[in-house]
Amino acid sequence: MKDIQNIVILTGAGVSAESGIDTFRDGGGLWEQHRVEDVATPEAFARDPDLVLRFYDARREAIQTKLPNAAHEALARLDAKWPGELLIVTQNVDDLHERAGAKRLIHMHGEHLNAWCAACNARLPWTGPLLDRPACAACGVVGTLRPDIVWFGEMPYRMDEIYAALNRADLFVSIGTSGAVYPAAGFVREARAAGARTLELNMEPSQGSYWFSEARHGPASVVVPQWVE
Ligand code: BJW
Repeated sequence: MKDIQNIVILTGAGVSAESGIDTFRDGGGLWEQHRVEDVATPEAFARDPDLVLRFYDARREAIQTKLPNAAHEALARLDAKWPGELLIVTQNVDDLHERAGAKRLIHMHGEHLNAWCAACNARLPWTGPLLDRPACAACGVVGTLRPDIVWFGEMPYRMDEIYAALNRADLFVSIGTSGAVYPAAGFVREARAAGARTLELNMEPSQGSYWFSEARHGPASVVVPQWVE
C-alpha cells in the first residue's frame, strides 16, 4: 500500500456473519425477525422495557459463545503491524474485533458487554441479564441500567474523533456494511472529500457503492485476509 500512511476502516455486521452472528438487513437478518421500532429506539424502551431487555439479554448471551473469524484476525494483524495511523470504527456491538486482538478500535454503536446507567451515566462491564433490574454498581440505584447500545435517534459515540481521523485518512475501507444507516453511511463521502482512496469489501455492492473508487466482493473471511496480506 504505497503512499498510504493513515487508514480508517469501517466495519459492519457482515464481518461477524461468518462467526454466526446475524446481520440486520440480509434475508433472515434481525430486522426480518423484529420490528426496529419495537426494539431499537428509546421510545420502544420507554414503552415496553421488558421486551427490549429480553431482546438484548438474548443477544448478549449469544455473542459470548461466538469466536472471531479470519476477517477479525486479519484486521488485528494489520492493526499490530501498521506503522502509520490506523483506526477501526466498528458499528458492531459484539466484542470480536478486540477478542481477535485489535487495539485501535472505536465502537460507534455501543457494546453488548456494557451496561449504561441512566441515573449516574456510568458504563459498567456487563455479561449477565438486565431484565431482572439489577442495581447500578456505581450509584446503587435499582432499575436504571440499560443496554449500552446506540438506538435510532441517538447520537453515535466518539464522532469528533472519527471525523478527525476521516479527514486525515489516505485510505478509507468499508467492510461488511450495507451503507443503510447514517452517519456511518456518509463516512465514505467525508473521506473522499478529504482526498482518501476508498475501498469497499462486501458480499455485494452496498447502497453506497457508487462512492467507492475500488471494490472487492465476497465473504469477509476471504476478501479481508487477501486485502491485508
Ligand atoms: C457480508 C457477509 C459476509 C453479509 N462477508 N459481507 C433519513 C435519512 C438519513 C438519516 C436518517 C433518516 N431518518 C433517520 C435517520 C438517522 C438514522 C438512520 O440512518 N436511519 C436510516 C435507517 C435511514 N440514524 C440514526 O438514528 C443514528 N443516529 C443519528 O443519526 O444521530 C444524529 C447524528 C447526525 C449527524 C452526525 C451524528 C449523529 C443512530 C443509528 C443507530 C443504529 N443502531 C443499530 C442497532 C443497534 C445495535 C443492535 O441492536 O445490535 O446498529 S441499527 C443496525 O444497523 C446496527 C448496525 O450497526 C447498523 C448498520 O448495519 P450493518 O452493519 O450495515 O448491517 P446490515 O445487515 O445492514 O448489512 C450487512 C452487510 O454485510 C450487507 O451488505 C451484506 O451483503 C454484507 N454481508 N454477510 C461480507 N460473510
